[in-house]
Amino acid sequence: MATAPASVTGAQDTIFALSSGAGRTALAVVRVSGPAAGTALDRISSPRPKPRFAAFRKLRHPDTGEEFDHALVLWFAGPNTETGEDMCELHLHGGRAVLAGAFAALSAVPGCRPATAGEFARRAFENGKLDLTAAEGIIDLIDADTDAQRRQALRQASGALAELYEGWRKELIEAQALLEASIDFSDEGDIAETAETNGLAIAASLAARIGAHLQDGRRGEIVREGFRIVIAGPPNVGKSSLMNALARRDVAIVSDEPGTTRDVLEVRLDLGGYMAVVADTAGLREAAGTVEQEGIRRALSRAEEADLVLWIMDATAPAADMPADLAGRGQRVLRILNKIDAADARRNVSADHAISARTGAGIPDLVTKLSRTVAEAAEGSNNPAITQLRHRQQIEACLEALKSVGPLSKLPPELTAEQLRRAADALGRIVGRVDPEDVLDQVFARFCIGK
Ligand SMILES: Nc1nc2c(ncn2[C@@H]2O[C@H](COP(=O)(O)OP(=O)(O)OP(=O)(O)O)[C@@H](O)[C@H]2O)c(=O)[nH]1
Ligand SMILES: [Mg+2]
Repeated sequence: MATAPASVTGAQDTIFALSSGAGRTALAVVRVSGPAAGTALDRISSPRPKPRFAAFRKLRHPDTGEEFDHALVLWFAGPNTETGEDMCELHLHGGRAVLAGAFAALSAVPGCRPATAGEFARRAFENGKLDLTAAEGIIDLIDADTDAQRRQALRQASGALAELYEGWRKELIEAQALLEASIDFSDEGDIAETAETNGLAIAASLAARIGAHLQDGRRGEIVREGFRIVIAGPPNVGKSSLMNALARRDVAIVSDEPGTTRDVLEVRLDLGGYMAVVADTAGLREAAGTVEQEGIRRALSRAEEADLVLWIMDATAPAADMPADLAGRGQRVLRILNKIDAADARRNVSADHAISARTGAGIPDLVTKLSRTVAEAAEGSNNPAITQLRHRQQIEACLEALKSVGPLSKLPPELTAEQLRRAADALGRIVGRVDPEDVLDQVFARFCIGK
């Protein structure tokens, strides 16, 4: 990619790493990338197989000649490889001594050294094989726990986001060119005016599309990071008991002493193929010690950020009022009456749902309802969604620049062109075409070694 910087880790080095799982495994894949990849393969096994064909070879230390494995090897000639460099792969038996032998053999080849985390992917980026969003998609794919996360990550890794943002960026560059033409032809009134009008029309149409893209209810971020559910309510109503029932294990301490839970406790759940992060919080009440007060502060701040609050009520105790800011959240609060198994349960309280965290009554229905809510929040149109804050911030910056150039703003064409350039640069930062140095280290540090 033209704007990408030279590698900070030395692109002339040939790097190698274990790319499959660590530990004792049936097979282990070691990948090698860089100018000496072919020599390395020749030095430890020969003859070199045809490119992209697997061959069975005896593998030897290049200096001592000692065999360390009998294995499949593959040779990939650059630049049509994942990193854009020459590459080879060793599909070894996955024992620790075999791997130690392979690493010793590769280290003995001049120019070869172990790779750092994300170094293969970074070379792919620098050789224009990946844009930043695709790299991020690959990390998310490796991290994916649910079907929805996998689908979204795979789509991003295949370039769906880059295509969308690059498409918009091209339109912005075209609009900017029209504005610049209107400056160049300012002596010829008609031509200048038409160019300016056309440029502004592109900007206005983009502003509408980008605005709609931002108003997606965080759908992509919900899939990627999880739908945030917070269990809140007065002390002792059974919040921790519900958390344990949803998690199907004893994650939280349950006791009949009010004020048991102090800190926020989280579990990750797969709800119908979508990730949800459920948080149990401290019971909300007025009189409490310093530690409990801090717990209550954390509970309220979590509830504030939540996609859904489960407000728990105790069917054996007098009703407690929901804090005003929670009550004002409308749809995003589910009122749940707990302890309906108890002999003295009040059943006439208005609630969205009635359960017993103790017997499990009503829990399957609640889970179904939650799964449906998460699915509604995560599903949307077929357009790719914003998947992370880094992208959202740049898209917001892009829209802000675009909003300043509307026909009503009456900016001189020079300033309009400048704002269009800023809008295009914001999109360029997402895919890594503009100022990639700022984010490269952060993005590639999230990769594991061997990727
Ligand atoms: N009968 C009955 N008791 C329940 C039920 N759920 C919880 N309890 C009891 O209520 C008490 C409080 O339960 P917890 O889950 O600790 O309540 P909590 O809301 O987390 O309490 P704090 O952390 O103190 O705010 C315990 O004695 C539980 O056994 C239920 O469905 N039925
Ligand atoms: Mg609790």
